[in-house]
Amino acid sequence: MSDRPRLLVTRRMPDAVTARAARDYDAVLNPEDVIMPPETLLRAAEGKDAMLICSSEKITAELVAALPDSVRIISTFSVGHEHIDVEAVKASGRAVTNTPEVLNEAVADLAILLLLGAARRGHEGQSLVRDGRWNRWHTTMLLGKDLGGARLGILGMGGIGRAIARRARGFGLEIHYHNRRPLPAELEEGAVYHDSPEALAAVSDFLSVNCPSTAETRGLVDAAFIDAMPKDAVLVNTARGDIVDDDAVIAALTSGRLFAAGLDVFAGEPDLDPRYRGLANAFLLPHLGSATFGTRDAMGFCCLDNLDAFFAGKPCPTAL
Ligand code: 8YV
Repeated sequence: MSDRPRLLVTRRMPDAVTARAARDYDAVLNPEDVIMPPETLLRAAEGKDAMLICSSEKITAELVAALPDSVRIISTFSVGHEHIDVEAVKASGRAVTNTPEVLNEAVADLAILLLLGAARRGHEGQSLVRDGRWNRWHTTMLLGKDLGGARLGILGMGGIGRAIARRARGFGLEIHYHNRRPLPAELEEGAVYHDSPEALAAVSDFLSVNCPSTAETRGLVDAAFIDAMPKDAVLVNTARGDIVDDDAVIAALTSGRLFAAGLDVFAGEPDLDPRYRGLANAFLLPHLGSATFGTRDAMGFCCLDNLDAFFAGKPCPTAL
């Protein structure tokens, strides 16, 4: 019988994270890496002091009410926390933590990949080569959009948005943004504030979605938003799929109202709207934003840092 806290880890973690969890906790790891349905999760949580979960586990108010009393903290391996009813967890007297900041740079890198992939027709070019259809070069083959001198609108200028802005300035993009409130000048770094999403849409030749998924932001990028954008704009989403209205985005990509989209996240993923697959001007990735060796280790360590602090009776560094 160990005196280490008993920890349930619901998904397979990077090796270094697993090793640290197994060293410092009486850890039960999910070796199959399958998503646990609520009943399985509740059974696995029996007799545990803590849970380390991913965004694949939905922690509803109902599940919180059914959790064993022994579980005192839930730590999610994600910055996003829309899969958790945070208020219900806190109201039950439990702590809840996420992994902000550590993934900013990796997600910003991927947003630039999507922006370039969409603007320079990465998917069409790749298919031409792979399918053996590239038989000659000509001056008007797969022309894309220039970044230099264009305007990038960032919808949600938190840590990830600002990391994207820093990279985008290097491509000669002019940075515009919308947040609920303007940032202090030292964080704005010359970016132009717009006090509504629509005002941002109107100036965005390129638009990067970087806000959390909340009741206010779900469906924000809808037909009216896209109509407010300049013609031939490019949409990039590394945040959450449900912030965009799929019908509106697919219609705009089909008609050419949007030049292209670079999407890493989808409503209902991995079961995305199948119409996306048929769109040549959609550059699609399978939720790879934070998927680098270093970042995934850092996310796991951030979870464990929170658990360590909690069980040492200290404040959690990134409590929600
Ligand atoms: C993760 C993410 O891949 O951190 C987030 O919110 O969306 C991604 O970094 C995923 O959610 C893992 O739980």
